[in-house]
Amino acid sequence: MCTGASKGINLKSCVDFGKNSTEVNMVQESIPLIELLKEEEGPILVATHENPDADALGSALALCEFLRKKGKNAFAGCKDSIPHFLNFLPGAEDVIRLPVEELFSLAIVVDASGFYRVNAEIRAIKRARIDHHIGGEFYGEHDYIDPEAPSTTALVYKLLCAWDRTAIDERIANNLYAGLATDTGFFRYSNTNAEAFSLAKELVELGAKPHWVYTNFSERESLNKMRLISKVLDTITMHEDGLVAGISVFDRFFKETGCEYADSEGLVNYPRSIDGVEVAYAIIEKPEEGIWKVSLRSKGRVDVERIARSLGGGGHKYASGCKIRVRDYQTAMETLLRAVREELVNQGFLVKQTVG
Ligand SMILES: [Mn+2]
Repeated sequence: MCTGASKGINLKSCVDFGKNSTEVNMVQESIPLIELLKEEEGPILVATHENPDADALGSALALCEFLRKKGKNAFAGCKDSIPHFLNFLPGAEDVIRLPVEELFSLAIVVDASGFYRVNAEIRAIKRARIDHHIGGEFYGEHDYIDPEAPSTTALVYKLLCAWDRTAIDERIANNLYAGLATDTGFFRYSNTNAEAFSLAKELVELGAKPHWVYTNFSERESLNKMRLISKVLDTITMHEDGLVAGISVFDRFFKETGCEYADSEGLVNYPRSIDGVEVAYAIIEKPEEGIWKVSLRSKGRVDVERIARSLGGGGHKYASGCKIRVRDYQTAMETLLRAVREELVNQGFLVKQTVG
């Protein structure tokens, strides 16, 4: 199963850019967002979704740094402090915490289905979105969205290529590469197609360091995190004859291990790795918001975006998420498992059982 291999993100024009400059101008497409950015003289905010991942932060940092090189007054912003596992990304130390008082001339939300995902108020005259999630909010002709793109950084790269490829330096390339590598599970997930490798090759040629990104991202875990994983693995539960597996991350686990919410990133991959599992979930307690955050992953057959959407969330076919707004764990689990079961029936993985 390979998402987007047929349609794909059209990086071919981009891929050809390096070969010779006449060709570049011939294949260069006009992207309305670039024209807007070129003309922009006021402050620009590039905002990530809350609890940023490497694709969101890498996109914001790459775009922001590029814009500064072009003489723009650009800022990368995020509601949360930068999590430890992303603090190596070039420029991460300069990210501003949202919300801020300032009125921006232009605000761009990256790797998110809308500004609501920033979860902080943003004051801006113009708005745009760069993203690869399905659906979501649209802000007009300056949006740059392609759900087939392997990562949002792939879209940012395409944008920067169409503007001025020579301004992509090692720092920008590493940020773009980090988003691509992590959103494809280091080139293992079903969105890993030929374009993803072409893009990776180009970014490496532009100075991205795959080993450096990998070791910084994946091999700087704390002992506390290991203790959190140990607690979380104890909660693994199987459902629907082994088609579904999940973990529960209670708030007390963070307190008991000295971890924080950001440390729950990626834990959903443990239940997914079990033989026979098609749908994996992580249900994470967020008492300060009165919700349970749910991450859903598919091994490639079940469309989990539809499960997330039925619960008011969204994302990608094989990786999505939602929030369940109840206090108690029991109700949250019932809500989640009911939605999972319904979609497994709808998608033909389970036969509907008649009750009574
Ligand atoms: Mn992404």
